[in-house]
Amino acid sequence: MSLEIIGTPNSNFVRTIRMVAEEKGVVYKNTPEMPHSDVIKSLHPLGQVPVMGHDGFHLFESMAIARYIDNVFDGPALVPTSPKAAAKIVQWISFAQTSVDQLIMRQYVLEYLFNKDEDGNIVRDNIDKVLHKLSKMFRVLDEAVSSGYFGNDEFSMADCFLMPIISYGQLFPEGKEALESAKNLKAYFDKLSQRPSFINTSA
Ligand SMILES: N[C@@H](CCC(=O)N[C@@H](CS)C(=O)NCC(=O)O)C(=O)O
Repeated sequence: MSLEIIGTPNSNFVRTIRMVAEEKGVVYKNTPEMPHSDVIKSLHPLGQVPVMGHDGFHLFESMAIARYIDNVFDGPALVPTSPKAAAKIVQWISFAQTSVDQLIMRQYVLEYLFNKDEDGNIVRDNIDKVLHKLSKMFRVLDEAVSSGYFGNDEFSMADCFLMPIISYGQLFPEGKEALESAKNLKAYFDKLSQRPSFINTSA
């Protein structure tokens, strides 16, 4: 049974899925397709990554992929079995996949990486516009990891969603400063950065 994770390793969501596979101890192949490539467009209606292939079965949407890998393969369960505990983990995954990703990746990191004015400089106004929300989000996340992991007191799938986003956010000055001021989040990030699943998936 061969698992293929399709999508450029630079994508935070591709890294999430790779972290899930690594945590489960599943051997996988990462095929580094860019969003909107012909291959991706044939597998995802909006041309987004990641996409998963497993013995001819294809899936898109990182939560669906992560839960499939967790359920189908041996290895430590990444979502608890009790309905309430599981719902809490799914709550934080959904929060990371929507609100956290939207703000930190789409409105902040991608702005630094890809949106340049005609002189090739970042568009300072666009970054300044999100700084208030960015500080608030780092405070929210600081509280959410106060038990040691994301919304939990042990490692779970939710950490695979959050770590790649924080990792990107702290590469830029305001994100780095916000992380330094969020003591729980900084300790969390430093601790989880040591996990093989994180180290082995750096792009
Ligand atoms: N909801 C999707 C979002 C995936 C997503 O936003 N992927 C980005 C790369 S990190 C992408 O493909 N962007 C290109 C686009 O949206 O057109 C998921 O969770 O898998």
